[in-house]
Amino acid sequence: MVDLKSIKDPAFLKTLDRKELEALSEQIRAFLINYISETGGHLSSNLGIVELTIALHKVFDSPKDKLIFDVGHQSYVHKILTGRAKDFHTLRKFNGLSGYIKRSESVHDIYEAGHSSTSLAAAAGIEFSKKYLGNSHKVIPIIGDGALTGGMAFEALNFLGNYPNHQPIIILNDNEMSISQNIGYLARIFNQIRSKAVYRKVKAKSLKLMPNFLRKFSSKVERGVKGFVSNNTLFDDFGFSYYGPINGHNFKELIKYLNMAKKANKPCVVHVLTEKGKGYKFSETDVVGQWHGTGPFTIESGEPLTTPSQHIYSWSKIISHYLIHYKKQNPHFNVVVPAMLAGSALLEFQEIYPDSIEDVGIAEQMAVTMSSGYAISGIDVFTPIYSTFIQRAYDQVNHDVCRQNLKVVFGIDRAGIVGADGETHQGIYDIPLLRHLPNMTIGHPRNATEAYKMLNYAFKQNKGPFAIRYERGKTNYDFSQPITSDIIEPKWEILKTGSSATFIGFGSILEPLKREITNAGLDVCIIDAKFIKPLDETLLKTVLSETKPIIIYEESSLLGGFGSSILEYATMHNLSSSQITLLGLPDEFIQHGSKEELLKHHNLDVKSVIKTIEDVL
Ligand SMILES: Cc1ncc(C[n+]2csc(CCOP(=O)(O)OP(=O)(O)O)c2C)c(N)n1
Repeated sequence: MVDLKSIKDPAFLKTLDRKELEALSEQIRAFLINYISETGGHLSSNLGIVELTIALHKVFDSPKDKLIFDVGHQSYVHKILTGRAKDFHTLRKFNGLSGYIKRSESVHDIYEAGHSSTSLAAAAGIEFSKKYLGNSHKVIPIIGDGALTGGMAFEALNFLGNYPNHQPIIILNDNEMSISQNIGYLARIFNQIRSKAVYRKVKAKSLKLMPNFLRKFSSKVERGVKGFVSNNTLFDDFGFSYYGPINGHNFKELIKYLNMAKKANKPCVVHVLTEKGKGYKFSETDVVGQWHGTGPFTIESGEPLTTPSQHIYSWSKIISHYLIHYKKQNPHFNVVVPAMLAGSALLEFQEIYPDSIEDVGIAEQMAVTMSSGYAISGIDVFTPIYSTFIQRAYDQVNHDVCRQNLKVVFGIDRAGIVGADGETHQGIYDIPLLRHLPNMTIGHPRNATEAYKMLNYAFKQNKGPFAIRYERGKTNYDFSQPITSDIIEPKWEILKTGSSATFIGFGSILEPLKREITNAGLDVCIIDAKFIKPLDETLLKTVLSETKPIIIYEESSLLGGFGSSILEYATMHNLSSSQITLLGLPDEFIQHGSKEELLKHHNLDVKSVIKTIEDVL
């Protein structure tokens, strides 16, 4: 037994034999299941990569050799082997261990990510830096078959294959899954390679048992089969040496092929087959991605620790409920989703309307431009993209959708603070990113009914691009009631009148804030700025002409955000802005932690807002 919490660095692996490595794998799996059941986190990806991570640290010398984990959500085993097991109780918690690679945590953390498909391009830069730094180390990007579907990964493959004098070692961790099952032609190619490997193994075994005359016959049959199953792989064609596919849970194979790759004199790919979720019965059989990222759960039953309450649903579910309703009314309606089928709560829609939804993989740019193609053909289209991932598709939203003024309805999911995923995933930059685009309308409903009225506006009245933002949390709605046919106009709403100050904000904070302001007896007007763009100029002009204090609130980056747009408006229209206080997130990346903690830390929770209001009165 290794005392996981006393591991300082991976050097101890060098002397372990196969049996000891296998025992260590089992120990790490049990550790992961135990801790993740308490903290939540990326369970399946980490259970699948245990042996591969151990083998990489055994064969290579980190941090001299550079291990670059794509996305970084599968780096827990790496964290354990590099001295961080003792901190696992703080995983993804405020001021605790990050759920991704974090350079400030360890010298073994070489390159940070969170968004997918960056590792090969980063590896290209690190590899090519050898021109200046000398050639004493290996550069080893580790990329999943899901992440490989991202366009940037292909761009880097195209580049790297052309430089035989550079020898990055690409580890392809192929578990046949992205978050859900992998999509596209690449997945088919990998399936072909996999079945060819099985065919070879079966053949090798049966040849041993065959009499001589049958062996000759068998190789004739094989020549025929080879006509169907090409010997070349995609990677050979791209200019790489290809090793594999190899069994990613077998140390003998892993160590043998990683050592071969170490000596290769060309860029190479080691194709490793792993089983996502290996070692925990519920995650092993998961085909929809439920165990990819999980909240705390009971190990024995697999049940989440939080019990579902009646009529409380995730915002994604609230929105997908509308999509099913809208599809019933409008056969010319389609959904295009980049990789987040389950996260966007679209499994039910897919089951009912399999031909009216495309999962395009980790391809946000493609999803947006494809949606513009639907829109230009006169088909209504909904494109759900997490706020953080729309960053990838800025040019496509600008150039392909807004410039042509096309009616694409974007579902900006996970808008605002997302919590435990931290810096790379906070949904706080989409407003600055989208609001300056001509033709774009941006809305953020405060509750489900408002969301439905807003979607009615987006689909039935509005003619151009629309971005409806919704949060990571949950809200209540009774699905047995019919969806309203009311249409919201792009105007703000006064939720509460008051004469000593005006609060302008949007989203789910409004209702609890209204309750608390009323309870506190504060004479404050509350305006729901449900349309972030266009501004409700009539109401805004009135508010800006008054002399009372104005508090503008956004759970989003302050720079270039909603508050900024009001300051711009005031300046452009010669109206006073000196009475305005802006509340929002500062010019820094927002770390991980619970949403409540992070809001409190940045004075954006209800209590802190009330305190700000009291201070300005
Ligand atoms: C640009 C971007 N889009 C979507 C995601 C969400 N995401 C995180 S991991 C993942 C699947 C990655 O699959 P794969 O690379 O095969 O790794 P596995 O988890 O299967 O080991 C996705 C879609 C992301 N991180 N970045």
